[in-house]
Amino acid sequence: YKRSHHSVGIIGAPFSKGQPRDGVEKGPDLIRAAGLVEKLKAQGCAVKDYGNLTFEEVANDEPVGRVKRPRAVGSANKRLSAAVHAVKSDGHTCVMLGGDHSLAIGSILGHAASKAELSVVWVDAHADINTPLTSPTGNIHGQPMSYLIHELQSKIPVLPNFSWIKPCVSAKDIVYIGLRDVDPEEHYILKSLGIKAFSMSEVDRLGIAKVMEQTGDYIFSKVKKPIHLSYDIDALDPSITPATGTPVVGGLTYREGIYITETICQTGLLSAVDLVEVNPKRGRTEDEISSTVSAAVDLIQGCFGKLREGNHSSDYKMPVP
Ligand code: 6HN
Ligand code: MN
Ligand code: MN
Ligand code: MN
Repeated sequence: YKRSHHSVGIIGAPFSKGQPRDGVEKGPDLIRAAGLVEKLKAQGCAVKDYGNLTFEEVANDEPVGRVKRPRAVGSANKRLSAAVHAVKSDGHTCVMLGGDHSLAIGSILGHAASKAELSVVWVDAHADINTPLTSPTGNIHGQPMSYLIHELQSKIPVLPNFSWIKPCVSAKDIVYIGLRDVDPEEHYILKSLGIKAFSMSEVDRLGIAKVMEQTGDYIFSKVKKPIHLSYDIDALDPSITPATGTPVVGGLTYREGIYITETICQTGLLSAVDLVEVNPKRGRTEDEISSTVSAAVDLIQGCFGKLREGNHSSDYKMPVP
């Protein structure tokens, strides 16, 4: 029953240009305002908040083909990758607060720069694996995985401010959980690369405990690699987390969502976490916003040892009369 002694480094990435709806850049400050740092400290973590990144304005960021705002997304992710690399070099588990999910490009590349190889656990209603040429929307938050996977590189066209991006993840080192809105082109990519995916159908069939058991078996059947957990808040059902840009009905329950973080924490291999797509402007009421933000905080707490059975510190002494 030892309490955790995780060392956590937090980076805020108030960036929204990987998709069209503003408000998602408010995510980092809202998640902090809900007490993230204090709560992690109270559960025994050492926490260093590196603050928010600032992103330069990019003039004349015209679409390239269908891809929207490639220059802004490319340069923001370059900044983020340097920041994540620095947090990893300081020896922390990195928490990246988004912002939209295009930020996974910089977060995973910065993480990979400090590790030989990573496993990626991607918890999301969406696969975010469109290439610039398959994307139905042109929004880069629906594409980050395509830039990162070795096996897709021959399918990626040249984009401005993307030349620094080099693939760093193998298809066999990825596990998806929570999928329920996958484009046909994405489904083809998942199947043809043989990527492990637990859609909501598998969550229904197996239950979340078996899904996480099989996720562990799959990841640990090979050399144990540090885990990058990329958690899109829209993985949870919109009844719990409505304040997000692309909500999809039929999502993970609060309990399933938390169970994922508890089990990933227990692997001892969690090395970086993204918590993305919290958008207060998409909440219709204060309650919708606070329920979304507080779920985000709870998920991060679960990543760093908070257990629903309760926790206590290893040096706790009972008061005696
Ligand atoms: N997200 N598949 C759609 C697209 O635009 O490519 C939706 C992407 C959603 C992205 O939720 O991070
Ligand atoms: Mn390095
Ligand atoms: Mn999503
Ligand atoms: Mn996503």
